[in-house]
Amino acid sequence: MLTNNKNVLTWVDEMVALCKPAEVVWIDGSDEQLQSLRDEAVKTGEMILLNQEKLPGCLYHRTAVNDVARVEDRTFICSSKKEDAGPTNNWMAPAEMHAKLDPMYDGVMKGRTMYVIPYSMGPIGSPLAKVGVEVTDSIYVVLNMDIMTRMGKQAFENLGETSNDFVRGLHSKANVDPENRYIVHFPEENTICSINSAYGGNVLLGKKCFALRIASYQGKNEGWMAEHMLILGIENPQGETKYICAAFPSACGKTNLAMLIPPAIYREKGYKVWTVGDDIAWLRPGPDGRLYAINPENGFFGVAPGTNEKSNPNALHTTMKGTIFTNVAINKANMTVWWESLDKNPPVDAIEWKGSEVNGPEFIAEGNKLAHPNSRFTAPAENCPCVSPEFNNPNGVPISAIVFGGRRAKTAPLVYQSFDWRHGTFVGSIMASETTAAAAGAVGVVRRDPMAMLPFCGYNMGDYWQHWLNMGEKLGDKAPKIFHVNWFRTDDEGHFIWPGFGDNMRVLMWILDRCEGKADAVETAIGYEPKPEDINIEGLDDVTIDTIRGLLSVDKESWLEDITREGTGIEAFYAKFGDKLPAEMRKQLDALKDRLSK
Ligand code: OXD
Ligand code: MN
Repeated sequence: MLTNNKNVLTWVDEMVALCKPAEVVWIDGSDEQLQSLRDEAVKTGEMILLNQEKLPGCLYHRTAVNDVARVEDRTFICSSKKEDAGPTNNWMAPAEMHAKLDPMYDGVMKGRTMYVIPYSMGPIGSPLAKVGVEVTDSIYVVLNMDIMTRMGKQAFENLGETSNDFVRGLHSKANVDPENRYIVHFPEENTICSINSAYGGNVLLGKKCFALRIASYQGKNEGWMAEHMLILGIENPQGETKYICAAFPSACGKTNLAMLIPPAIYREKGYKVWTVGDDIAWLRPGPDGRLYAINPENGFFGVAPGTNEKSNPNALHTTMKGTIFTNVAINKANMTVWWESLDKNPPVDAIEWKGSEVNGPEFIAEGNKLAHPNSRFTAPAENCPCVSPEFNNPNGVPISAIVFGGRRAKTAPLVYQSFDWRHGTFVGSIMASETTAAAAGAVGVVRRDPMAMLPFCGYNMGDYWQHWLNMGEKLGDKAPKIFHVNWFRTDDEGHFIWPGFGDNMRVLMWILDRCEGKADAVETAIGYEPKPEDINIEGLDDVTIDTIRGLLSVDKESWLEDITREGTGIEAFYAKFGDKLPAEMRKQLDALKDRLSK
């Protein structure tokens, strides 16, 4: 036992009584303990040892074929009142859910070991950090939590002996049965229950479950915010760094933006980009009244396919040691890893993600994928060449701008700024992304994803918007400025017009200039837009000022259609919230309609 905290000890006793493991192991986080768990996992085949010369400390894991992604339809928010979960979450009454889950957990760990994992979300000692305890029957979970959180004995330092302020997480992979898979949150009980999955997003309970769903609820009650946002710093040649948070729906390039390499024109002048986080930000007003952010995580759980020397060399470098790869392909000839678009040389001697030995190029030519499209790397933040020197700063970093974005082929322009915080909250609330050919289902279907929090808000989204409005009131003129970007506009042939990747910095520079009152803007129906000449296109081959003009154009008809479209329009979406929709949001929507109709 690593703590005398009675609340922790009592809860762990209860979990042991329920799950009836053969053995209980407290994870202190020591190197020896972790190494013996790695050895054991390799011995049982749960993990595969990769080439330790080329990929030191790296391991491979394959999940069940039916267990490769988050399961939103099996994810529940069990607040005591249904209206507190809201129309965008699955809900069941807490007592009913406990009655359903308890028999499933009863004896589920018979013959297995229960690992008790203390962890801190946020730097140890940070006033913004919070403690969790996860019990699990999976070594894979322990080893991933070691990378993704500050795990082990040290986490209890933040809790003390009497506090009850820790999030309880109960996980069992059980039989990995998809029919009985549940990811359940009890916000009022500070508790998460996950069963019948072994996929990261469902079982690394510190991440989406705690740091977003439970933490968003805590933030509402305690006056702070938990957001699905990356955090990056841009350092100018004078050595001053300004920080930006950005929220994009899953699979819109948050990790790439967080680790971007500045284009040569900025690099040569001495600009640098620093990564504080790639997925989650906890934000709280600091002593000076500004909004400060920490990244509660300690690593990156990134999508592997699409990561390469061009799209994200920093991420690639980050995965070269101490990393766990899940569901990518193995190059059997030298026990390294491969995934689609890593390079143009799929291994001939390959093991595809499901475990069959195949000839890589032939397998791909037959229309198959070697790596699962949602295959992942779990990599320590400290490996990242551009990790921010402020990464472990317990006070976080002050935020100048908040950026929302989505994948829109036509409507949203390259960038615009909201008129003020309230309008910015509205801009976040109408965020949406279009489905791509990469996913099953129709292409170009709009999914509304407010603040990129649709699958992650642990309470009624109407109340969440009100919380945003309240935070804006509190921050007053110290509030960050709010922007919206869209890297994904396409031409008539469906090609992306904007080069994206590192060149996105050109847009971020306008954003920072606006925050400092250095750049002009044009007032449009949807917000402030740059003058086309204020987006720096120096050194870009295929982009002219006319391209920028096109990227900034606002087609009022398609905006009005986005508001009124049956099913996925803004009005239809807002209608779901009934009287939980803050009056301010309705007012903002009416004002937008008015401006668009003029
Ligand atoms: C993620 C996600 O894994 O948003 O970060 O799905
Ligand atoms: Mn995410």
